[in-house]
Amino acid sequence: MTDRHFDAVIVGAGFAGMYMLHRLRTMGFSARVFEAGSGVGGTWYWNRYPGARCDVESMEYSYQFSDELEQEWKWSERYAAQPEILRYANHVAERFDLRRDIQFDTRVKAAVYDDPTGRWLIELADGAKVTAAYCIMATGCLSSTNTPNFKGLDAFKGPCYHTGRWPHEGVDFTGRRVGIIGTGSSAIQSIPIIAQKAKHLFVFQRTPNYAVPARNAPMDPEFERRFKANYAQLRAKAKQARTGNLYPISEKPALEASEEERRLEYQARWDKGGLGFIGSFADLLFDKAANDTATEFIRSKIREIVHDPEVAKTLSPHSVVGCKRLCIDTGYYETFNRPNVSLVDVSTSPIEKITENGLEANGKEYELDAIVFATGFDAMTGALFRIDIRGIGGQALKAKWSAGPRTYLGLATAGFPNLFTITGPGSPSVLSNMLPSIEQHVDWIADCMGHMRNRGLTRIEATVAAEDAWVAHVNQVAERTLFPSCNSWYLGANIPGKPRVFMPYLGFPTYVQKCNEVVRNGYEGFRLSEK
Ligand code: N01
Repeated sequence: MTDRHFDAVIVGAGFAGMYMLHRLRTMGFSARVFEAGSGVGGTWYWNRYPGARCDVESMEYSYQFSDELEQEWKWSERYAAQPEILRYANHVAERFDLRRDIQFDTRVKAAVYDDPTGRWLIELADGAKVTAAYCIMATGCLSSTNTPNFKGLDAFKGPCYHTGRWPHEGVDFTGRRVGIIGTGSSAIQSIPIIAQKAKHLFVFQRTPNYAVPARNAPMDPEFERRFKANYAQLRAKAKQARTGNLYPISEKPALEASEEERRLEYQARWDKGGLGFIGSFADLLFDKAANDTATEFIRSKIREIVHDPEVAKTLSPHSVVGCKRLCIDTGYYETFNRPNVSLVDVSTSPIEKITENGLEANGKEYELDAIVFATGFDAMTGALFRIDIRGIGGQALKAKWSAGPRTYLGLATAGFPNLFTITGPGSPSVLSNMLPSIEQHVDWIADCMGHMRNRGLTRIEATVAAEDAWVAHVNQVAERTLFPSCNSWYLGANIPGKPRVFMPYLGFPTYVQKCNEVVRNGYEGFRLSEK
């Protein structure tokens, strides 16, 4: 193989691309990673906004493919902050000597399947071309940023920032009037930090969001010691849970508990902090009446924390908790008690335009020195559609998925042989702990490539029938839940014109079982051939 022809091209050097490269190299495949950024880390390379921190506990948000790596790395806090996770990614890159096969500062422009040769032709932004037997998309679920097309977007004379593309040198907001648009996880983490520096912070909220305290703290050495001593068992236990996380999910329905029992359980989870709040009762994501009991608890907390009753009311959501990803915070609601923070409700009259001096909303101009867009991402499909991906007969992926993504297991799509997506739509991905989900996908793909090589097979393609059945199943599972009830990015509802289709798959253990069964049944649902 020359440096223009590879067994596999991997797009993206986040946690998915890094491990994929490691696995394939260990198996003797030639692989090249192309990464748009100047370093490894993906999400954690780009999202450097103030307060960026993982909402999965650090002991669980890490690779498990290497015992040595697991044992040697030390996390300093219960929830790791972005700089520490990025240090971890860099440590992994060094430890496994990954950088020599990663080409940084290189965006992939197109990936086209060439029928006659059965190879993928990959075109890079600078016009260079390479070919590969397999094309593996490790492009991330939340990597294509969304900046709403506000009128006058270019008119503002001050700096604009997007949380998902934060300047590497950081931003000093001292003494500045700052406007932040959005109240999702990124905003909820950054607002308390920006408020400490800004002269005044205006928070433009379209939809209030539920946040429960993270209760972040320095890592307890005894907890770490016990965790490391039992890593394998704990990882195995987590894999039995719906989300692949260790927080307990109660088997008891909220509606079968007494009011007092519910209050005690919610309070205990609130005090413990973190995403585990949503596991308080078994039916919270399935039964609206059950969910109402949890939302009322959170609203009562907001009323307790926020001094101004009007502000508390505006901050209080009435949607289903967990329908959008639950946010975990450090001092979010408390921040609205500060005299230098104003909440601007733009739910009934949207932001009208960006002006030279700030922005207009509710018929009023807010004068600002800086604007922060915490407006999220074109999730799950956005990063794939930025690449011109074409399968058999030149069919564009974007056209095939125009009514919503269609995959088999979130791993492959019919008409695109030898193309794999790591944590693609139709897989647990964002509804699970991403690291174990990534490893499961990478291992599946690597094992599949090994299987094909051992049998002299060169081409694998999902069948239309298997894909149709899987898409229907993903939808059926979602319909049994409350997820379709709000305008979340899980449904693509945050992007104007994007089809409203629930994209991730709920249920890590059932999913893994299905993937393993497919293999046991000779890659059922895929067509494997020599050419
Ligand atoms: O983005 P979001 P995010 N006018 O889409 C608002 C992960 N993550 O970057 O709800 C006014 O959640 C929008 O309003 P609305 C995590 O999975 C994890 O915060 O559409 N407002 C919303 O408030 C998360 O879910 C971590 O009405 C507009 C906000 O912008 C995901 O990333 C940390 C608007 C966007 O919220 C995305 O989170 C950070 C408009 N035109 C992120 N358009 C952790 O691990 C959009 N908005 C903790």
